[in-house]
Amino acid sequence: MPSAISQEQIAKLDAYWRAANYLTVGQIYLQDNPLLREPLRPEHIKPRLLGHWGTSPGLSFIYAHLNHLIRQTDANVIYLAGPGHGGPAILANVYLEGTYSEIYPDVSLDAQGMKRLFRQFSTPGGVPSHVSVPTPGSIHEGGELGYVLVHAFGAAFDNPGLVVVAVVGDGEAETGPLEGSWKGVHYLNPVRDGAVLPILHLNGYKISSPTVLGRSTDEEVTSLLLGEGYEPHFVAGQDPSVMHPRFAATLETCWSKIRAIQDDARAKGTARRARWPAIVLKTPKGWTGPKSVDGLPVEGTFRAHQVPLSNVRSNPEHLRLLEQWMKSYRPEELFDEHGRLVQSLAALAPKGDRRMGANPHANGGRLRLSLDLPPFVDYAVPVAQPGSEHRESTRQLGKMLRDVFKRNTTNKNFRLFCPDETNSNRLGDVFEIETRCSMDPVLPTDDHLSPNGRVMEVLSEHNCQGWLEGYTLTGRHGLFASYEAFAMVSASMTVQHAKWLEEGIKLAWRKPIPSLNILLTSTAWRNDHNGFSHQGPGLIDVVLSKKGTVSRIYLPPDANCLLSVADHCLRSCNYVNLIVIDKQPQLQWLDMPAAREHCAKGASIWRWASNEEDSDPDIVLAAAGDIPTLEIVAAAWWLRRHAPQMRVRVVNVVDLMTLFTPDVHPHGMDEGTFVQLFTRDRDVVFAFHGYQRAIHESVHGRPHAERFHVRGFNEEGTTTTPFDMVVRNGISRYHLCIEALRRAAAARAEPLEGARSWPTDALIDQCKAALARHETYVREHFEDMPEVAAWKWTDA
Ligand SMILES: Cc1ncc(C[n+]2csc(CCOP(=O)(O)OP(=O)(O)O)c2C)c(N)n1
Ligand SMILES: [Mg+2]
Repeated sequence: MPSAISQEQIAKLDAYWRAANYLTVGQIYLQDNPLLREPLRPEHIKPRLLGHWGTSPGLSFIYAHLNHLIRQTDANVIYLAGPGHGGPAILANVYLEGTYSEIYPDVSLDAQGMKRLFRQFSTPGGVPSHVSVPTPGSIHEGGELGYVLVHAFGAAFDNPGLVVVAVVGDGEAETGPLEGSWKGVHYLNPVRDGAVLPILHLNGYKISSPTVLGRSTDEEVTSLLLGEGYEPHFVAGQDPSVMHPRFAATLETCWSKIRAIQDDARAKGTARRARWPAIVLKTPKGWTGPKSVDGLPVEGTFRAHQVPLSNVRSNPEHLRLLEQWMKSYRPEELFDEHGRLVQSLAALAPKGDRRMGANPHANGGRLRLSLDLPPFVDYAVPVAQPGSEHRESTRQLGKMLRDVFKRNTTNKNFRLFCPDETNSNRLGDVFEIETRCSMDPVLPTDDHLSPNGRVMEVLSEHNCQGWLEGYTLTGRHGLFASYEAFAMVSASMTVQHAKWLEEGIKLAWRKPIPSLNILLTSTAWRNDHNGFSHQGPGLIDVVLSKKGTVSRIYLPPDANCLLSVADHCLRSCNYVNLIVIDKQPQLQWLDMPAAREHCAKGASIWRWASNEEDSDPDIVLAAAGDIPTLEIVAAAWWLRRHAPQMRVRVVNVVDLMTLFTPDVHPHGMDEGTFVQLFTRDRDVVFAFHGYQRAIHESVHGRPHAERFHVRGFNEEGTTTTPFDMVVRNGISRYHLCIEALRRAAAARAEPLEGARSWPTDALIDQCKAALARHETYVREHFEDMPEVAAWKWTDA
């Protein structure tokens, strides 16, 4: 138990905080004269001032006090700065504690290193202004506000020894994701999980407006936090001599509460939802900075948000104010003649891996244990004949995930995240050995619900995805399964996580972390019962825009391909893996050996569905996605029957990135392989799961890319039958046949004669007649025509 803080400790803590503030201001403003040993001159100032002061002193105040707590208690703490724009504060602190120089020896703990620290900040060739990937100790850049608590909870799950401190900006608290993320305590089990300590940083302002919570009464903020399940502790004021002992005491209290909750739950071995402590820290924005500038108040107002003195180079008064401001921290007391933090202050930082910048949990790859995966072939569906039997592909994956849970019970490093659709997505076999997690009362009527579950069902895509991100960033594995359309809710998080990975792989000291695996099921094409709102394949385009170094998109056409793909994704690191496949019963195409081979290649010719043997097709029919595959194979089947002379090749693409040229994506096939699949000049009718332009973008730069005629999701949807969905979007087998017949005819300079001819116009009329039949039938019978609904592949 920590003992009360002494006056002497407070004085040192204050000095440490002043050092951090000094370094923060130095990073924002100075390119030279770091210790102010000469009078400050305009040329010492950076030409472009890019950083955020306002949040920084609060972040450093918390950091310094956490250092104290860690030293007192040996607590295992990581620090997540919600207002990640306070980058210079966190950089200052990891520099002061020594971790920064260990990773970046050039930025040494002396005057030269301090100058480098200042010069690199927010400058070309330097480091970003936020708590970004290069910042030691960070798993949360905080650039896009709103995700600090979801990341914190994800990090705390299955990390019983860890305390995750999450600083929440009061502006950030206005975001939808943050507002929803307080609910993490309903899923945090004090027996097996770590603790999350939220610190709501009520500095009253965001960029230029006051914050909602900043203008709310303490009673209202208290009610909010109580209602969310927390016990709020307020610390308010601006006199450091008062604030230090208060905050230190509050941290001690919160630490003791956390310990008591965990000790009690762990002694009993059973867990109920605890009322976890949370801190509300009310301090002025830009605390200790200039009180006023040009006659306008700055400290304690929105004007402190970024750079309080903006004309330092040209305005002598601003220059004077800056010097005065920096000297108010009394650098001569803080740094020795070499520019090193004086020994008595350096001793305040925790040691080794207990330093928050060095904590291995914040470099999760250091702690990553590979999953023990069952052989995926064990879950194969038998496929005696392609396209002859319907199976729910995701159900096979559910069986495999059940055994992933089973095999990793000791390491406790796998979780499934899903907005309440695990059963609906046919993954319910996991409940044979796992339960849904809830810390709230469990009723006898509940289904597989317990505080010990690792299936995380919360109706918030932000929470699901954010928890998984926090979980993987700290070295553990998981899968987020979502309705396809609603993965767009958290698409921006996918973008931000991909950016994190893009930067992370450039840093040797950041060890590889498990990939972010997103399974999109209940897809656009088979939400025929839910309608237009549920029909949106947009996440493919989102992931497609990310760098090839981290982005992967898989469209397995059946169960065996899904198993192969999922196995690959669960083994991988540092990627965003998007897997798209529907949950409804669907025809199965490939037996396991064929599926393995197909997935290993990423795209291949389906010989059994093709009828050209001399590598000279009249048309190539290609598909990516389960429903497009069905329609393309059915189109090939129809053409083989009605135009047997026509040489049709069927190509299936399971790894979308293989279509890119190798310079764009590492999975991109070389030109020789591409030509082997798609020929050099034959027209390709391509049926695609998502929006057409993705395929055009992917094949850009390939030989005669204009011969790719893509059909995809055209924003046509409603509550209707499965086949009506493909008809409405012009991707039905009959549309594909029409396109193929037209293209094959147009591509021939000379009309074909004799044995190699077929009646293009008459066949097109037959397809149109079939579509007309469909229109009438579906409106009369409310189901698809038997010729479609009961269709199966048969050899010609
Ligand atoms: C999602 C999102 N929207 C808008 C912004 C732009 N932005 C950057 S900082 C900021 C204000 C943040 O206020 P607060 O969370 O209170 O942080 P602090 O006051 O500690 O700076 C805004 C709106 C952002 N970074 N992220
Ligand atoms: Mg604020």
